[in-house]
Amino acid sequence: MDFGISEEQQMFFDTAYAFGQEHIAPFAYDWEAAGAIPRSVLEGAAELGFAALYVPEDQGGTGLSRLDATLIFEALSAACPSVAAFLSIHNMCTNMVAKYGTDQAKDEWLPKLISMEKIAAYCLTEPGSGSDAAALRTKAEKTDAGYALTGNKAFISGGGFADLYVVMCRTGEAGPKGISTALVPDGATGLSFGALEKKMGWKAQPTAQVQMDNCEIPAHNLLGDEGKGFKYAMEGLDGGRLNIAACALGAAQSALDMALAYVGERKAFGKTLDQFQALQFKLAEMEIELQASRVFLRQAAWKLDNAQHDASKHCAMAKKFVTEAASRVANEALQLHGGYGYLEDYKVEKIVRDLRVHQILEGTSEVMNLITARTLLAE
Ligand code: FAD
Ligand code: 2MC
Repeated sequence: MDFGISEEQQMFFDTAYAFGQEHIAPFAYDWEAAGAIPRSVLEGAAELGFAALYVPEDQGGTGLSRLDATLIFEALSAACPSVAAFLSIHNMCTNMVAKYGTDQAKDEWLPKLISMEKIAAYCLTEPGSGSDAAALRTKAEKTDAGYALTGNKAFISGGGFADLYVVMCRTGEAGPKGISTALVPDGATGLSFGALEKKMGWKAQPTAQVQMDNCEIPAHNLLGDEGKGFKYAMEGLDGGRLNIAACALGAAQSALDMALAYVGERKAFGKTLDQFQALQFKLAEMEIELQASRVFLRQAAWKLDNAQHDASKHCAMAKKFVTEAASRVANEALQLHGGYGYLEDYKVEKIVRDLRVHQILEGTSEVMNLITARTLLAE
C-alpha cells in the first residue's frame, strides 16, 4: 500500500496549479461578472492535455488515470472551482464520445473536443426529473435519417455556450432501460436555449435550459447502443463525482491557506489571532477534514482506475464526504477572516458560494447516501 503520489503525479499537480495561478486566478472575479470563461483559456488548458485527461493516447487523449485527474482538478480549483469544474464536465463528455461514439462521430468531434476548439455539455437533468434521472422524458423518435429529439434539459452547464450537447433521451420503454445517449450539435434545427440562470456561485459558467423541438440528428450521432444510455450516463458520473469532489478539495485548501496567512497577521486583544488556542483548534479541525478527504478521494479514484466492484459506491461516498467537508472548511475560513471574509477583496466568500453547489450537482448528498446504502444493503 502506497499513500504517496509519484514524481510524475506531482508534476501533473504542479503544472495544473501553475496554469491556474497564472491564467485563471487573477481573472476569476472578472469572469464571474462576465458570466463566461474565455475560450482562449480553455484552449490553453487543452494544450496541456486537460480537455481529454482520460481519453486513451491512441485516440489523441492524455491517457491519464482517474487518480491523476483528481490531482489536476484539485490543483486547478485552487484558482477557481467554477472554471475547473467546467473543464471536468467537458472531460466527462469527451470521454463518453471517445468510448461510445461511432467512427463518424469520433472523426467529426474528438480532435476538436480534445483541443477545446469545441466545447461539450452534459444533459441529463430535466425540469421534472433531477435526482430521479431515469424518469427523464426527452423523446428521441426514429426518422429516416436518424432521430428527432423533443424535450427540455434543465440546469445545463454550458447551455447556449457549448458546441456539442450530450443528451440522455428516451428511445424506448419507461425507466433506465429505455434511455439512449445522443449528440446534438449547436445549430441543429429545433435546438434553442433558455435564459441564463442567475446563480449563487459557479457564475463564470453559463447555466441554461437546453430545449429541443423536433431536433433532428443523424443516426451516427447515437452513442453506443440504444437503451444503454443510462449506463453510459452513470459511468460518466462516477468519474465526474470524483472530479467535483477534487474541485471542492482544491478550493477548500486554498481557503484554509488564506485563513492561515490571515490569522498570522491579524491582531486582537494584543496578539495575533493564531495565538488563541480556540482558533488553533479550529485550524486543526480544518486540516484534519481536508487530509481525510484527500485520502478518501484518492482511494475512490484508485478503485475506479482498478475497476473494483465497489468503485461506484466509493465515488458516491467520496463525493458526499469531500464536498461537505470542503464547504465546512471554506465556511470556517470565512469566519476566521471576520468581516473581511465577507468582502470580495479577500476572495474567501467566492469559494463559499462556489462550493455550495458541489453538494447538489452531479448527484445530491442524499442521492450519494442512496447509492451508498443500496450497495451496502446488497453486499
Ligand atoms: P430534486 O431531485 O428535485 O431534489 C430535491 C431534494 O430532494 C434534494 O435535496 C434531493 O437530495 C432530495 N431527494 C430527491 N430524491 C430523494 C430520495 N430518493 N431520497 C432522499 N432525498 C431525495 N444537470 C445536468 O444534467 N447537466 C449539467 O450540466 C448540470 N449542471 C448544473 C449546474 C448547476 C449550477 C446546478 C444547480 C445544477 C446542475 N445540474 C446539471 C442539475 C443537478 O444535477 C440537479 O440539480 C441535481 O441532480 C438535483 O436535481 P433537482 O435539482 O431536480 O432536485
Ligand atoms: N455505472 C454503470 N451502470 C450503472 C451505474 C454506474 N455507476 N449506476 C447505475 N447503473 C445501471 C444499473 O446497473 C442498472 O442497470 P441494470 O438494471 O442493467 O443493472 C441501471 O443503471 C439503473 O440503475 P438503478 O436501478 O440504480 O437506477 P435508479 O433509477 O434507481 O437511479 C440513481 C439510480 C438514483 C443513482 C441515479 O438516478 C442518479 O445518479 N441520480 C442522480 C442524478 C445525477 O447525478 N445527476 C447529475 C446531472 S449532471 C450534473 O449535475 C452536472 C453538473 C454535469
